[in-house]
Amino acid sequence: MATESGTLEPADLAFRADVLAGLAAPIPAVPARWLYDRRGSELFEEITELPEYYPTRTERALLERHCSDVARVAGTGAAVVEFGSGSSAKTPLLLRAVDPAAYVPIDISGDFLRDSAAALQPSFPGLPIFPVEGDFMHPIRLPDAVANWTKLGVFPGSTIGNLVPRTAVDLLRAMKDTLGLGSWLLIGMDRVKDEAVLVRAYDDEAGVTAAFNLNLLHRINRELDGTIPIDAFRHRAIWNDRMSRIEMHLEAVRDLAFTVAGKPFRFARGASIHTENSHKYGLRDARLLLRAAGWGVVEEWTDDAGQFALVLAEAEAPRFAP
Ligand code: AVJ
Repeated sequence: MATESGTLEPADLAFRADVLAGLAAPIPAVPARWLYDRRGSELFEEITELPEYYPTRTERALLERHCSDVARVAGTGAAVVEFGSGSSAKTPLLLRAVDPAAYVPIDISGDFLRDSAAALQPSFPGLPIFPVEGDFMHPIRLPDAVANWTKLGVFPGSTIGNLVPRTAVDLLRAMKDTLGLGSWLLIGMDRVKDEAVLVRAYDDEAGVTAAFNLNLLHRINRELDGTIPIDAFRHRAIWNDRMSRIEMHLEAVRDLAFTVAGKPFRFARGASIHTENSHKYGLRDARLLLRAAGWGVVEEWTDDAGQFALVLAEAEAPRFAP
């Protein structure tokens, strides 16, 4: 949003730069993180309650069933470090089971972070909470107060799926650097499954995911002075088998022209803007991804239909190997 002096905040400059570069790219694409403004985050919350969107409820059920197993394997009394503390309705479940020495939520949004920490505290009156504001794509220095505890990192929601494997490995390695040797990571990963089930989860009957995707165009028009005719784009969810991911696109339904921040753009009918990836990992894919970043899988829990996996991994010491 513009300030009174007419200059843009750093985040808005980044949004503008990403949108202008992304729309002009040979394969037009806008980084998925720009989908999550206030309205986008509300719509995502709605998505998690859709009958077709299985990941959230499946992960919650897995956590309910297996949080005591997590405590059995990783032990109790660790410092729980949550990456992207989100609106995490799942956190209390886990905290209750692993009886942590401290809770360290990490999030890029400081306000959001302090709000969710404050909301959690009454349920855990004696628990020391140390919110850390930061970008966990890079190693983060944890508060000195938790230096001597075993760390249990938590990364729920299959958020890892947003990243292409190369970036996902960078992130997992940064998490290992943040948490240190001897730490644990509990991560939610969505599985490869029947294409029809996947596509339905990202192209629901009620059109909530479509609204979520199209909200990006509203945001561009509002915040970047855009003239995009929104009704000329339609939501598409595609399974890319070779890349093992669902892709969300906004596809032009006719030839059209518009401007964003004064810059002109043209889209031919059928051309599209790639807006989000959601990678899916088979059993061995998940193990390999984690190993590539120095995490050894110790336990995996899945639902009966094998739709979603909760994976517990341990930071591996570097060692000589043939
Ligand atoms: C928030 C990345 C886990 O990939 O399933 C859901 C985002 N986008 N429906 C996912 C999303 C459209 C979601 N993640």
